[in-house]
Amino acid sequence: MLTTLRSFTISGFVVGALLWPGAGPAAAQPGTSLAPAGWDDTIKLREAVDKNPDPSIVEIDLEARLAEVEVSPGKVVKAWTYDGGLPGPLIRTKVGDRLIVHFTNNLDQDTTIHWHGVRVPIEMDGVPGISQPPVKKGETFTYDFITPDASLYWYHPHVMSAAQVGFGLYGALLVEDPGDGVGIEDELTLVLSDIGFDKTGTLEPADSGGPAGMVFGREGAYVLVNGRVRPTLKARAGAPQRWRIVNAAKSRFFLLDMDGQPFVTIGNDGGLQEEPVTSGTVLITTGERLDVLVTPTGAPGSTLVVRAMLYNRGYGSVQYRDVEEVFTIQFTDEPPIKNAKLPVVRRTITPTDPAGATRVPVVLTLPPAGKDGESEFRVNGVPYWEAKPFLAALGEKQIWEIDNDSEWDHPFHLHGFFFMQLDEKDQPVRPLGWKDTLNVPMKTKLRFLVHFNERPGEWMFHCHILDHADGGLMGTVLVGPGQPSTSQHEHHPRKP
Ligand SMILES: [Cu+2]
Repeated sequence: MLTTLRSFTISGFVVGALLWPGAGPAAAQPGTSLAPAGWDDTIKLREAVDKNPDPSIVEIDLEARLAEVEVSPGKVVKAWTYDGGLPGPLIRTKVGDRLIVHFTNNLDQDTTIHWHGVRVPIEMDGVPGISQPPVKKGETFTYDFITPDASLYWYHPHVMSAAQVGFGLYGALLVEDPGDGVGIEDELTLVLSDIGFDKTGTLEPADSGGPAGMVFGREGAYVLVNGRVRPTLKARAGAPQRWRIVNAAKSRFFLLDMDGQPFVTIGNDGGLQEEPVTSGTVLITTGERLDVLVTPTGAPGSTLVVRAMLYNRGYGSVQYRDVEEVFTIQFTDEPPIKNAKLPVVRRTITPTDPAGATRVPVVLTLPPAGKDGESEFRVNGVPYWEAKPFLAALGEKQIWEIDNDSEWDHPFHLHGFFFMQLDEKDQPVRPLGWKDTLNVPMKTKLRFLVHFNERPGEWMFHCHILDHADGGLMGTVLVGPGQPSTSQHEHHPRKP
């Protein structure tokens, strides 16, 4: 029996949200591909090669090096890459698997790998001078940890992050739960980003635009999906797809629109959320992930463009700017699937009890530029290079009250721990879900509850507009017993 939970109309499309299992059309049975052959050939990510026969261990080699990458026909950029491609290879594990990455740095400068969102031991967090020494040119480092939670994550350097991420160093890590019950066979991991380069393929300098570039957060002119400019995927109209999306751009936000057709969000940073949310657009700020179900619909043979709409994250993000075409869906000539049934994906989440939590004020400011024209973002009155660590006892719960008193949005990222957003009455924001990156809009206060219940160490927090991070908007929280590092500042200097 099919159970209709709700239906809605957006731009003339009526979609029923129904439960598996059902006596619905054969076309909508879980686990059945409805996509045309080769539907994602021109867009899908290359994948890392697991060289370990143990089914619960994924062991790969990964190399950072320069490479020429063609992002669209005739457009070649001399990028910084993992394994010669842009983005880096998709790493796929199952929840609970051990991941071993033999990393080699063949760049001309130090680097590391940070595993964004994964609850790794501090030694694996990839922050130079805090969790590990920087990996110097020609050196290797082995990352080795369990992937304990199903979700989409991503990896990138934590050395001169704005430069190195902006130049192309990022990739997706998909930790799958075979029993998640979503049952949409046609799934795509989408790494959204951008890159800037000139006619000779030379990368735009990391300091382009000077202090104003830092304050805005530099965006590359070429918007990329899985390393390509405006790629096309083939689809049968009306067939459900699951998109796992990460925003790996160093500054650009993506407010995605599909001609008003609905997105059903079933999860975000920390896996599935309590219940689905349907919307006409979805916003993915830097560092965030989304897990969405879509049923792109149109006439056979027609196309549907997924666009990034204008979103105001600060001056310059909506002025003199146009909507961007991100990628195109090309419908085949097959007859559309009518009224495809999407699963209603639920997850039981027990919220952390805020009782006894310590309140931690976090005020983000951007004072007027100094006489030298330089600007710096500050956390509680100081930029990162003058900051002392926040402190938390092992087992302590804290409510971080992020007061963004600047005129710029800041996607606030905490390493190593998921948190839960609270409303102004300290109640968890519904639907419940786990976050590691929360966009705090300009002139807005948001709060979240975090339980520092494990893995003592010094963990970073920072704005994931990486120019803002390098411009001062970073800090650390020292969890549990231990001493703050003394060498961290030399690795995140005022002027790299
Ligand atoms: Cu910021």
